Amino acid sequence: MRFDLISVFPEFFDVLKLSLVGKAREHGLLDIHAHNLRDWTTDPHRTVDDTPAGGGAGMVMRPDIWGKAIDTALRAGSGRQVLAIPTPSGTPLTQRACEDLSHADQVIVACGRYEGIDARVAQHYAGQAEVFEFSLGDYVLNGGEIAAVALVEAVGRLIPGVVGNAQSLVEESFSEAGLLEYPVYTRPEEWRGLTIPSVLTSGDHGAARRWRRDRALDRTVERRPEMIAALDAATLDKKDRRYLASLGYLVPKSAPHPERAEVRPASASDVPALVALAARTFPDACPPAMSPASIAAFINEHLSERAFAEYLADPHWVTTVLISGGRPAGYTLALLPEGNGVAGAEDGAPDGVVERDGPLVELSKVYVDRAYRGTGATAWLMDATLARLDEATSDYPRPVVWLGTNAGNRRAQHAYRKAGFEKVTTREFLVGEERNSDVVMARPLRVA
Ligand code: 6GU
Repeated sequence: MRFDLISVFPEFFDVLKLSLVGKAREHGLLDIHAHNLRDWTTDPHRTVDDTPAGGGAGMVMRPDIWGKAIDTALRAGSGRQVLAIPTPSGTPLTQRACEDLSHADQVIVACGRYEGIDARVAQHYAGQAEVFEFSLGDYVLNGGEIAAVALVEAVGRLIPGVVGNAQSLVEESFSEAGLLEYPVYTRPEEWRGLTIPSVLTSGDHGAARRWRRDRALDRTVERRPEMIAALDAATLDKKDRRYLASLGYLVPKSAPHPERAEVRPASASDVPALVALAARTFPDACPPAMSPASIAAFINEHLSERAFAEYLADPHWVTTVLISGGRPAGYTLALLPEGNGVAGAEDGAPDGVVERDGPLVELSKVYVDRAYRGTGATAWLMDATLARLDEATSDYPRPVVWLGTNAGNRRAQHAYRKAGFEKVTTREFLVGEERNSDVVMARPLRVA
């Protein structure tokens, strides 16, 4: 692969004699030529710039000088030729772009100084080469030379043989995984009071792999959240998804990417979407034999726009919503009693069956949209709801929360058991006109 680097400071490129790039040149893997732009001037002052058309500060590099220099470089190469122009107004230089450039036969880098190169240069060469105006990031350098060195190193190391261990190319940041790299450690095991995380020295390779994966996720969420939003969901296993949920991202079924999610108190503006969510999710909790008319009657009575408006207006109701990708994906409704009384007496509250020294709170509804089941959403919503109820009953030593769920709904009972609920009794529950057998479950709000 041939690089032609053109600049008024060709000495900048002496660094490319060092290290792996220098070795690759010695081995004939990279053919790098530095040129002085002034060699194409003809005047005694070797002038390469002039004042900007239209006025303004600084100087602009002349297209005629650049034209002669670039023509010479193009004649020296062949095949797929790329003219790369470093400029803070270019497209960001990414690993993808570097991988693409590593398949070119020649890259000419035209390094501007001052206010840049006359725009007609990029325009003209677009007809006879691939023109790539690129930037290293959102800051301004005095010229393109540092960017040219960065490009040669980033592209050059992708040429087979330049980097000894091909595996290290696979594992590093911005490769397949789309995540930042995990932190790395080496001996000594203790340095200035800091130790190597013990999982890395335990010999448990599976655990070490998982730890590294979680740290890569942590870092990416913290430093580059836009990379999380762009992650390919197909590359995420169940544990990745669980861990991402703990960091505030959910991956619903068949979604292409993780979504930013949050759990918060519901507000009036959530009501229309909550009503739609409630109507979608309530039937899933009903036994298969339940008539549509009974389901509709229940929804109309307890999950309508009017009903949600009442829940929100009544301080005894604690209404919590899980928002994912900007839309409600789950909600809970809980009822606080007066003082340390009993909530949901008419719903079959298990007072007397459970031991308590504080309010008996009813967790009336816990619903998560189908696409979000098994994503960690339910546990998150449940934990956040219980935390709110704990807070609301903090004046009492031993408040208890209870709920009723259809006896046939194993999935729900399993989820509640995982959240610390235990079966305490049963009740009859009316949906529309139909009687249902419910399991009643309860748990202390505060677990020591
Ligand atoms: Cl490619 N050139 C200049 N002059 N400044 C930059 C840059 C390039 N990338 C970031 N800042």
